Amino acid sequence: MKYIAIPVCFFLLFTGRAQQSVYPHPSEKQLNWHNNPFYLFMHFGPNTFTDLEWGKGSEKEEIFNPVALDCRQWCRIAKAAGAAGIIITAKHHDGFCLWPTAYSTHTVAQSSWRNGKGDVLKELSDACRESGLALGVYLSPWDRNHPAYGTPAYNKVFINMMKEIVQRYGPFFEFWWDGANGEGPNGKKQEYDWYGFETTMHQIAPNTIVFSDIGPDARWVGNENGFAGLTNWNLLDTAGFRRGASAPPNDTLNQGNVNGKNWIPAECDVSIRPGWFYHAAEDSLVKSPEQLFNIYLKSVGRGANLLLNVPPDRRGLISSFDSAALMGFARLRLESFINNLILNENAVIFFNGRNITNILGDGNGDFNLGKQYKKDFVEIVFDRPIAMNCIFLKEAVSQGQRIKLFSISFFDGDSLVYQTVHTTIGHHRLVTFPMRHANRIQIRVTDAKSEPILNGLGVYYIPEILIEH
Ligand code: FUL
Repeated sequence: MKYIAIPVCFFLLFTGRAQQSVYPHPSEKQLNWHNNPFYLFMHFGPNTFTDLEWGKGSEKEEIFNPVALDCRQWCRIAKAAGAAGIIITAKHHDGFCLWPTAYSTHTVAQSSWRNGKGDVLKELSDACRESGLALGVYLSPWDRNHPAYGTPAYNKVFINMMKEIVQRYGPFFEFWWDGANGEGPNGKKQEYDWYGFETTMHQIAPNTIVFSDIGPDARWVGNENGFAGLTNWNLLDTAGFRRGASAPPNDTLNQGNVNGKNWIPAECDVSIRPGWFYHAAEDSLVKSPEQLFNIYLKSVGRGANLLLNVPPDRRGLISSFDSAALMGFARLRLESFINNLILNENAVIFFNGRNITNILGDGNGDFNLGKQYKKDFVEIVFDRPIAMNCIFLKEAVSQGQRIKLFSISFFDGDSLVYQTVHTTIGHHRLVTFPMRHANRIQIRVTDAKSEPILNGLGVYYIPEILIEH
């Protein structure tokens, strides 16, 4: 084998056909995560009953009493909204645990809900399994209740809690570590054993995406508006940085590092309401379907994932305000993206005279634009001018993120009617613009780290009201 491989390598080297690899690449679990870019966040706990955002940790357990709690209702709504899963705040900063843990006495077991026999994590994991949704958990390292907080013993408590929930309610698709780190009940600040936390997760849940502001598997996007950078690299340098206050600056988290050493893509967490927890006073402030769609364009449309917070109310149900907004949001996505004009208007896609419609038109495979990519272009040709205002592009990120700059030109006959220039593409990119009629679209990659590889294209006409001019 060795004797054959060596000449083949030389041949490829000299003919220039060897494709240069661009590292880092996403892991298998990260690719799955990229393929399911929209899911819900649920902030739920004592704050739901006290109207606080950051509980003090001294709240009496009995205040937690969601008398009509129904996780199946949460799942029905999440499914109908088109979400792939739900991440629940198993423990927020107040330390209250939504499951009867052996490692705290501030939990559902001490509450009046179902006489201390209730278990939100159990109910939600069953409901998610039944409805085919993935389950994730948020577990706040900061704990304003736990008596061990501020001492090395607390690190052990946190690790034990992770083990307990993974074993009882896992597998989880994502595990969320919040970077907020304040004082505990004893006025002490914790030195977290991040190394121990990471090693534990790696051992007990190797297929779970671990999120924190700097990963290891997914990063915070640097704001809570739900907006990823227009330039968005899935790469991040973490050497010399630490979670929390010593993380990279927010705009670095927002855009990533062009030559970053690690594949740590951005996740946009944003709430459907002003607060993270349910407050009746915010019922009138739930974001509209149009606002949610705008967030979608700026998160998923920029290659990031969208984690949309929809907090259950005091009954333990998603309120009709939130579910109505979610249904409207789902309808707008359906209306906008059901009609790929490439497929439905019989367009033909060419590259250098070659018809590649069956490769890129329905996203069936990777198409390598080759070494000469700067001289060539992908051309989408319709048999008549069509109204359009959105182009969808996909890069084959399994082979690294390569594209640094690209342009799209629109022609009506021989006249150039519009041109737009952008930077990164990544796993999914939605470029919107004021409506144009065009019968030819040319896409040129003008700068890349190596041979650009696309693996999907779409052309859409989405309701004009959704496009920001
Ligand atoms: C922040 C927390 O302090 C907020 O309460 C919320 O949980 C948000 C998602 O993360 O760091």
